[in-house]
Amino acid sequence: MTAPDIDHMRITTIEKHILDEQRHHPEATGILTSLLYDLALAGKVIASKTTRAGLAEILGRTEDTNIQGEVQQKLDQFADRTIFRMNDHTGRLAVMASEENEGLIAISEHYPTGKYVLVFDPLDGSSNIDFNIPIGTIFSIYHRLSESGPGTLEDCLQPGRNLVAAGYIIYGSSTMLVYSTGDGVHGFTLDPTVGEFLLSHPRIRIPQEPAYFSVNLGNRKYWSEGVKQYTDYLQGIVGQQKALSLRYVGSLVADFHRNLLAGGIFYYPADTKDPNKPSGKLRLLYEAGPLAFLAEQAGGYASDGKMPILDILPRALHQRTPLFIGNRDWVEKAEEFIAQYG
Ligand code: AFP
Repeated sequence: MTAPDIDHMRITTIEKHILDEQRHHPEATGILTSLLYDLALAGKVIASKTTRAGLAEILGRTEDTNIQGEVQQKLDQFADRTIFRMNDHTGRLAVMASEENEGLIAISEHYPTGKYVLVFDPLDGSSNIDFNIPIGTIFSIYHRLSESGPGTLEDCLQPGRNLVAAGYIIYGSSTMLVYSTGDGVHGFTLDPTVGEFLLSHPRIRIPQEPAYFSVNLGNRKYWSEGVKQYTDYLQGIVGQQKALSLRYVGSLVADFHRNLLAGGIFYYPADTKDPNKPSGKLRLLYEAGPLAFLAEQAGGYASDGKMPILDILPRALHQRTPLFIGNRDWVEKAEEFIAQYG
């Protein structure tokens, strides 16, 4: 057998990996497998656009403003439509919700509904598009709670503990898909020459020692005393430990991905900057929940400063939450500082 043949046998495509995982669950029907595969396909389509964004007329802002009051960019809408169109007719979903849409995204009455619920942020970090900085798609999959027919708001407003699967696709120096179905976190890198996601990071664990902390330090004056003290602690100003390096991209998927692989803490705390956003900027359902699921699966932890993100019961689709996520010990330290100093 020649060397190239041996290499070929070692390659695990995302399809093979998802199917192998399914085999560990004899009761599985294959519907989740197909849903994950459709998301991987959507990721490839979005990646093909994002990598050409600088060239295409698609780059630039539209007139529209999304539900969060942010200017939507054309790539946001493209990503949103791509995920919707790949999933609306398959009979796998009861309902969808997206960060770009105010209400539920219903499945057309022309198509059957299924047992899963898909919640997604089609293009997180989109204000970075113009600057060639990594952006990402984040997705969450739940079982529906309602029995049958069109999915309901309650189907979407589930705590992260109920997640069946979650993941993200990062469009950076390469495109990667990272996901978990509750049995570890696995990362795949898109090989553009063959158009396949290949297993590159099996069973990711957050390294024991954090290398970085990631926060928008420009907001310091709007933080509570506890968050200020915690930041001083990470910088080695308070306490005995060595200072961590600061890395902040301002694109959550990119900041989370780096800290997942290198060890670190990302936080976007509550602040007083905008009275309309007393809980900070990030959304519980679309951003914090799925990444908290991945963090715990990789041996880390995510908190809102007081309790686990995964235990928060969402009350609204676009609810925001403070987020501290990364190495467990260091996130728990944030909870301690906030409990002590507020
Ligand atoms: P955009 O999608 O508007 O670029 O926001 C990105 C984001 O939701 C998240 O990806 C970042 O971590 C965070 O906002 C950055 O916010 P600041 O610019 O306030 O630091």
